[in-house]
This record gives sequence, structure tokens and C-alpha cells, in this order.
Amino acid sequence: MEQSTVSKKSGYVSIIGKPNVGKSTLLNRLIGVKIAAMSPKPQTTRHRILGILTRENAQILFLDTPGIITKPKHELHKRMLKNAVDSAQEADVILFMTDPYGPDELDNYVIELLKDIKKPVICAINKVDAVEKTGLLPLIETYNKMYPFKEIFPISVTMGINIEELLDAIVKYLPEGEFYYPEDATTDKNERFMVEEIIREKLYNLYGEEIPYATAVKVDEFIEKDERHGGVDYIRVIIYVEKESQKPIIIGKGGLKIKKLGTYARKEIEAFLGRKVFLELWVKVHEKWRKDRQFLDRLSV
Ligand SMILES: Nc1nc2c(ncn2[C@@H]2O[C@H](COP(=O)(O)OP(=O)(O)OP(=O)(O)O)[C@@H](O)[C@H]2O)c(=O)[nH]1
Ligand SMILES: [Mg+2]
Repeated sequence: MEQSTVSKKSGYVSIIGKPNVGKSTLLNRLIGVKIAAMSPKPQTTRHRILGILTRENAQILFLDTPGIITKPKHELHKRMLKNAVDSAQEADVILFMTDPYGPDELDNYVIELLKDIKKPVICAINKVDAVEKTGLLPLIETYNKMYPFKEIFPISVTMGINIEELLDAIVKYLPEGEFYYPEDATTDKNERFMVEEIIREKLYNLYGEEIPYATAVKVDEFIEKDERHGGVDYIRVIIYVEKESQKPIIIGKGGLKIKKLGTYARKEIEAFLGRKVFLELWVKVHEKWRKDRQFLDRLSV
């Protein structure tokens, strides 16, 4: 029997950039499953989220990270920033992601961080579907002068522009090695995390400016095939807010708003789990939770 001489590649790729450039959208598209919350509001992602993509001879371990900000205001911000920077430090390759509206102060800040980390960095300028093509070459030239990127790609995650090309480039810079995870694995996060992330995404998309930032979501109880609920999964979730006055906003007139949130979330949770669930949402006040280290530990932020 002839022995295969094709070597395998495997490694971590940290997706780093300012908030709202489409990092989570890219992760979800590449993995083909929604594992990270996405929203038009900046600072949606709070955790480091692993997405596993296995191709014929390569396993790419993508790390989605919170958008980088310069002035952390509280412990939650500090941890979000740490999650991002740690992930870049642990990675084999860094994917610096931005949008075509910069470079701005935040892009500069991220690039300064990259200079200290000294890893191969690929640059992806996302959302090129939203701008005139004529501006792209000068923009690429600008980024080229800011940092010795291995390669620069104008991409559109939502329109699927240059995504395959970007992937091929990433694989080029991955180290050789055996796969870390089974070929059908998609993430290291468990079902509880997914439920929390789905509900957080709905909060970011259904509520006004300040509310999503003041909320935290925690699965309190998760019973598979619960006899008390006709044999479907029972999931009780607590939505924490910072002030009493935020509770009625979450609940809405006659409970309509939270009902909508629950319906949207439940449908998506059921699609993700592939089974029916009974979802119960509770709203509780936990004052200044964004500054409470123990509380943040419990959220694994
Ligand atoms: N026009 C356009 N919009 C996009 C594209 N990719 C993502 N978006 C939008 O950009 C917004 C932010 O996307 P996210 O994936 O949540 O961004 P992020 O970088 O993960 O943001 P943080 O988690 O806050 O750091 C969403 O409204 C997306 O729909 C794209 O290729 N083109
Ligand atoms: Mg994100």
C-alpha cells in the first residue's frame, strides 16, 4: 500500500479588529453554523469563541474575539479586551479585520498591538459591497504602509466576495500538524453557551441603544427531555439588567416585547439543537454587574 505523503496543517487563527467590522459574521459563515451573536451594534461579542473548520488537509481553528476598544470603562470591558488580546497572542496566524471606512484611531490602535505580538498577519477589509470599487486600491495601499501584512484582501462576508481566496491564504501560513479536533467538530462551546448567545443576539437586535449593553444572559436550568414539560427540553434563562427601571423595558407593554424575544430565540434554539424546547425567560436586577468580578466569572467572560 502506498503511503500518503500529503502533510496536514492545523492551527489557531485569531480574528482581531475594532467592533462591528463583521468578525462574527465571518466566523459563522465559514463554519456554516451560527455560533457567535451578530448585530449592527458595536461590542456584540464578549467571549473568545472557537469555530472549527476542517478542510481536506487542514483544520483551521478560528477564534472570534470581542471588538477592540481603547478606553475600557469597567471590568466587563477590560475582560473583553483581554479575551481579544490573549487570543491573538495564542494564535498561529492573525486575521486583522476592518471595514472600508478607515483607517481610524481604533484601526491604528489594533495595528500597534499587532506590532508587539509578532505573528503572521493577514488583513481583510470587509464590507466592500457597501462602497465604490474605485476607492479600494488606494485603501489597500494605505494599509500596506501601516503594517507588513502577509496579504491584504478586500472582502464581503455577506456577498461572499474573496472568502475562498482569504481561506487559501490563511491555510498557507498555518503550521503543519495533526488535527486538534474531530473532523465534524464545529466549536468548543456547549449548548448552554449557544442558548445564551442566541438570546443575547436577539437582545442586541430587538432593543434600543443602551439596553443590550446593560444585559447579561445566564442559563439557570437546562433539563433534557423534561417529563414535566411533555418530554421536551426545559430551559430557564435569566436576563440580568443593571437597574429596576430597565426591567419594564425588557418586558414591554403587556409582556409583548419579551414574548417576541422568547419566540424568536426559541425558534432558533430549536433549530440549533434539532429538538423542541420549552423556554422560560426571567428578568432580574443585578446592580452594576459589569463591575462585579464574581458575577463575570460566573458568566465566564
Ligand atoms: N454591508 C456589509 N455588512 C456586513 C458584512 N459583514 C458583516 N456586516 C454587518 O456588520 C454588522 C456587524 O457584524 P458583526 O459580525 O456582529 O461584527 P463584529 O466585528 O463581530 O462586531 P463586535 O462583536 O461588536 O466586535 C452586522 O450588522 C453585519 O450584518 C459585509 O460583508 N457587508
Ligand atoms: Mg462579534
